[in-house]
Amino acid sequence: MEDHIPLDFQPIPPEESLARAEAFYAQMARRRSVRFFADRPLPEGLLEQIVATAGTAPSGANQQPWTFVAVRSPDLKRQIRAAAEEEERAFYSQRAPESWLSDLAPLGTGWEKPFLDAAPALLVIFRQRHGYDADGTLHKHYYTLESVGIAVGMLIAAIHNAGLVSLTHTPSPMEFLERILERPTSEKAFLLMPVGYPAEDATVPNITRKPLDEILIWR
Ligand code: IYR
Repeated sequence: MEDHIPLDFQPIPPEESLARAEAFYAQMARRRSVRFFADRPLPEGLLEQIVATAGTAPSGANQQPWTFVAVRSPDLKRQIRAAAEEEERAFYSQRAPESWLSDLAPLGTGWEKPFLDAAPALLVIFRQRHGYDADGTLHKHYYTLESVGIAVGMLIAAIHNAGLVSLTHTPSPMEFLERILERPTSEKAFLLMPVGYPAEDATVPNITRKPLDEILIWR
């Protein structure tokens, strides 16, 4: 028989549920991906708290197939920036087809990634393709992309909720992160996320979100 315990559920009256849903939406709608960071340290204990929040995500067979590496060392940030820019230079000048570059044009991105050493911390999220049993044998992990994707969504919400900003950055390919951060071969880099405060003159692309009637269908 499985080990089950009572659910810790805190009921909310329906009208309060709606008010809370509206307030949460309004708060989340203000979230933006930010590419310009202030030279300002993070509050003590913040990274621990937001990563703990991400770690509450559901995952395939509860295997929690994620590792979060919090990079604060200026030297490692510099190494990561240099390696990312090498890949990105090749992407923007050779690898990306014209159609991809024109899709990116409204964002104003380019090969240079100053945010990688400007942000006070880089969170690098790794996906554990498999785990290991106590005796060292390989243990299959399930739905790792879905699991880590959900955890990162919660991480982004936790960062925004704490009044900080982040960027969802995916230099491609990302093997350099596995090498620089000395991760085991079972782990694949999933995402690189600078975290911090926005620069005073930070700007964001003037883009909009799809209206609800385009993303929600009733049957
Ligand atoms: N990885 C590159 C290119 C890039 C691709 C997509 I899709 C974006 O939404 C943004 C950028 C870069 O980070 O510049």
